Amino acid sequence: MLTLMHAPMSRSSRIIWLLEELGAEYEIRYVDIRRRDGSGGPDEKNPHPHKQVPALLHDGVLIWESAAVVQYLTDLYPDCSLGRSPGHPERGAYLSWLAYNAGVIEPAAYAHFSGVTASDPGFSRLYNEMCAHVIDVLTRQPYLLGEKISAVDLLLASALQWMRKILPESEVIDRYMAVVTNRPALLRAREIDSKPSGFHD
Ligand SMILES: N[C@@H](CCC(=O)N[C@@H](CS)C(=O)NCC(=O)O)C(=O)O
Repeated sequence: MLTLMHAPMSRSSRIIWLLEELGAEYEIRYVDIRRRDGSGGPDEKNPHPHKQVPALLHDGVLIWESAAVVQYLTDLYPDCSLGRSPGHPERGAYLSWLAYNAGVIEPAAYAHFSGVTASDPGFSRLYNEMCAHVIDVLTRQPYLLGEKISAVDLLLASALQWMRKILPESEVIDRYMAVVTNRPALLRAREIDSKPSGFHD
């Protein structure tokens, strides 16, 4: 059994999107989290070491960090088209973008959003290089890995849905967003995300 620790409108929302794409059977454990506006707080029901979301329990095994959760789930459903299994020609690119999203895109975007890039030349360079790279890739191909959508597109698109301004204005990005977010699984995920409590059935 898969159990997702989830707080509405947070980084666990994108895992609901992925679970819906996979057609997985899962339940949701709604947990409280500390919110940026000062509301909420750590929830004893949440086994995440920092009481964050997402965290996933699979038959008693805990997986946390979005990149790990996404890779774990797409490996668990090898027939789904959103992952790239070992041996797939895009496996290396898949793992690279999973790590790049967690280790570069999100920290650089957060630094930009919170004003750190204005005073930190290292972060400023990283942010500018990251934006140039993402836009360059999406100018040459429709998705991050090439011709077919993958779970790394879900990660990037969900961050952009949360805040479009994490990347510069760009028709390429706007077109990409329109395509990646036009999916029935995302509509289902949005509805589930907004449920206040209880299990998904
Ligand atoms: N790097 C983590 C970040 C997780 C994270 O920051 N989650 C936020 C919700 S969007 C959270 O749980 N915040 C509550 C807290 O930090 O206490 C991941 O991607 O899984």
